[in-house]
Amino acid sequence: MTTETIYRSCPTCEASCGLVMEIDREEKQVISIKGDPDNHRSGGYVCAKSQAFRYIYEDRERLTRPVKKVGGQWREIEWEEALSETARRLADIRDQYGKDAIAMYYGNPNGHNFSTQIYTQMFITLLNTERFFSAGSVDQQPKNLSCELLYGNGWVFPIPDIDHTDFFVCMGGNPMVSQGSLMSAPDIESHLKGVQQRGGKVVVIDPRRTETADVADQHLFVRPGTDAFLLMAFVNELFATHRVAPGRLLEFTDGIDQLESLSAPYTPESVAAITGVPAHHLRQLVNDFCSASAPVLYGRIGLCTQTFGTLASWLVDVVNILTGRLDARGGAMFPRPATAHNDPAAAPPQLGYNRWQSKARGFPEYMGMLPASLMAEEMELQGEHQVRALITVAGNPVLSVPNGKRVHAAMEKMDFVVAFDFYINETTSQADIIIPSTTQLEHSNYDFMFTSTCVRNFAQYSPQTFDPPAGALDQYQILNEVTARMNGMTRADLESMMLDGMIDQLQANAADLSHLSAQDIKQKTAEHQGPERLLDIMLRAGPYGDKFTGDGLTLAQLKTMPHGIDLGPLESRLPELLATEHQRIDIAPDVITRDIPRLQAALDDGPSRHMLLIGRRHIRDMNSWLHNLNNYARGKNRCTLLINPQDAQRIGLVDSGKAKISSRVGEFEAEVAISDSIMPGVVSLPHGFGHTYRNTQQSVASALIPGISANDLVDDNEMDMPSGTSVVNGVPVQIVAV
Ligand SMILES: Nc1nc2c(c(=O)[nH]1)N[C@H]1C(S)=C(S)[C@@H](COP(=O)(O)OP(=O)(O)OC[C@H]3O[C@@H](n4cnc5c(=O)[nH]c(N)nc54)[C@H](O)[C@@H]3O)O[C@H]1N2
Ligand SMILES: Nc1nc2c(c(=O)[nH]1)N[C@H]1C(S)=C(S)[C@@H](COP(=O)(O)OP(=O)(O)OC[C@H]3O[C@@H](n4cnc5c(=O)[nH]c(N)nc54)[C@H](O)[C@@H]3O)O[C@H]1N2
Ligand code: SF4
Ligand SMILES: [Mo]
Repeated sequence: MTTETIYRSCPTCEASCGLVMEIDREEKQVISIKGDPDNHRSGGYVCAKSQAFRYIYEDRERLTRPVKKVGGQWREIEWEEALSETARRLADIRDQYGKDAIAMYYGNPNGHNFSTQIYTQMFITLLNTERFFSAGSVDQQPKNLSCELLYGNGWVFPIPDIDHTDFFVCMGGNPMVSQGSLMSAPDIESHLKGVQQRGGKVVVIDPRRTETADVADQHLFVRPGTDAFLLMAFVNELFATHRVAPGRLLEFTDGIDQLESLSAPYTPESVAAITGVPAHHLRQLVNDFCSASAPVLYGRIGLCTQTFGTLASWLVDVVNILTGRLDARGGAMFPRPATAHNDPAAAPPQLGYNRWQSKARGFPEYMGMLPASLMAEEMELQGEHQVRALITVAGNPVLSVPNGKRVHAAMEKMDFVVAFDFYINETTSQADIIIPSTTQLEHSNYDFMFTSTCVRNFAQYSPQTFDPPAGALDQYQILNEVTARMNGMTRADLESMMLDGMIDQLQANAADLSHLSAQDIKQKTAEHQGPERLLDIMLRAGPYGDKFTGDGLTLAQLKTMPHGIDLGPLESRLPELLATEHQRIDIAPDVITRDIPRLQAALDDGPSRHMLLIGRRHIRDMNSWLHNLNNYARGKNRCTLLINPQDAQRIGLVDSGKAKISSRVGEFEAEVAISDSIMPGVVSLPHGFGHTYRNTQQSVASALIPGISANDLVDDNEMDMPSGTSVVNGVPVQIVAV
């Protein structure tokens, strides 16, 4: 046995920790995966999920060849048959019923795969369907919308400069478990402790006293879905106490006066009943924030996937701007990715919003997508607007989208379903054809997305570890094969279109490259192929790049740096980064402020009289898809209903007993876990469980960790109105003992 050492980053969550692997290339076996002590970002840190991509690779139930359902049974088919039949069925449906008769759902793991992300735009553009759904509308879409309106780019996120702050306020995020989201930082605990060691404080605002609250200095309970009230009152208090001090941001920010009047009705007293946060606690928080030398407010998924997701996500940035903490050291800053993918284009695109509406309920499109909460309803339409086919790309909407069982049922109505996935799970078991991609060990990778969400700039290349089996394709190759065949082209045609397109765009945007011809750029990058060539171009044209001539970063150079490259702390990027008109921030955009009357109406209605359901993540889960891995599935049931002792007593529940939970859309029983870590009036269930459908091929998940799907209770009628994001937190439920 000859072993080899390989360095790479972990592809499983945003932290992207550095790993060192011992492998046997001949036997295609991983011998060990450990934290890379020489990685400047993670310094040897890893979490339990660092082995996930290895276990996936080794899982015997993972598909390695395409399968087709014949007479209700899955049969392996040849790659060529799978690709050509998929393309033919989709093209026939498009030609007969129009492009919008094909719906698509795009899942989360795609965000961890460089080549898929780069080529997907092509697939989407050529498919051109109005029925495009994604996990984004059960996730960060309110932040996309708010950032697009404020900074001109929905993918330019302010990230907490956690290593320089001395007052970190975390709302609706639980980084100790999620490992940080829109805040990519391996070993987040050491960063949080760092704040404290510098004499600073960490404050958590959450309906649950979370694992992050446990290491924080202060925790405030807030009622689910009410952060927008709390933050409006924060803004109100800033004006009332004359502590609005945007500093240099004033030079390019408009609309601050408008905020004074918009926030006027929301005094700390007036929101205390609805939020559950006493006025004096909020005043103290504002005071502490303003007294700190480098405070920052951070909000994550608990602020996005709630009834006022856009308002709450926007208000986080509003507070940071009003206090001069945006784009400031220790505040909320903008990373500078080596691929320059968040730099403003020469001609910024118009806001993609409301260019079309869903046929069901007439909801506005955003970023070319319709809300995932509308997926089932759209798929149920009959007649002129009927959906005939569904494509899923690395997604499990039956477990991740509100009222998932309705999605499951709606899939039966389709003439054709293709799943680009490597498991037969709750969603893909409803497909006609499943085409599996290679796994993370079988293709190279670059942490594209997370170089724009990191707390310190970096670049890291992860090499391909094993050759895939004969015929197996990467996800992007599968998408390109199908797109090409649907449009009478070859994959090579498509890929060269992509290359030409990227070079054109570069030349239009980067003045310092205008002296180079497209031919020059092609010649200089000819040593790389496919996605790696595109990566080389982006890196070389980027801020640290060699500009194809001088000194600077190239992919070849990055490949010689197995522990990744440290590109330094976050630095000020405003106003240059703004892609808005005249490079100015309109702090009170209409698309957002139009939602304030809805907020006011909710305040007038008063606190909810229902028990409210929220979510919960666990260190050994990743949404729905690591449950077939024995090492992560075994152990105590973690799909439990967390409830406060006061509520448990009133309802008559006992610890480890059963409760029946019901909502407008569903009901089931769950095991009860009683704890005062959850706020009275609130209950919590994790999502991604419910491995109870027949016809799946995930025997470990079904046997060890079936659980129930929280999304079978989440109401698909409820959305954050500006962005169409699902309301998975703050769902009214009834609970009784059984
Ligand atoms: N109630 C509730 N619902 C939620 C959330 C919540 O907090 N509460 N969170 C939401 C969030 S943040 C997200 S991101 C979504 C996730 O929603 P989804 O992305 O729909 O769901 P996942 O569970 O991540 O499913 C990933 C799928 O991708 C497949 N897969 C994984 N890797 C690969 C690969 O390399 N190639 C291919 N071809 N397939 C692959 C897996 O087999 C699985 O089928 O869930 C959302 N839903
Ligand atoms: N172990 C693990 N890690 C993961 C994932 C996973 O499934 N498991 N998923 C990954 C993905 S796809 C994502 S998007 C990220 C998400 O990363 P985070 O946003 O950090 O995710 P959560 O742990 O769900 O934290 C959300 C918090 O919001 C709180 N919350 C719920 N409702 C409200 C509310 O109305 N107001 C406030 N203030 N808080 C509220 C919840 O109690 C919870 O503590 O995690 C990623 N990392
Ligand atoms: S924290 Fe995330 S990136 Fe780091 S080892 Fe765990 S799963 Fe991998
Ligand atoms: Mo997510």
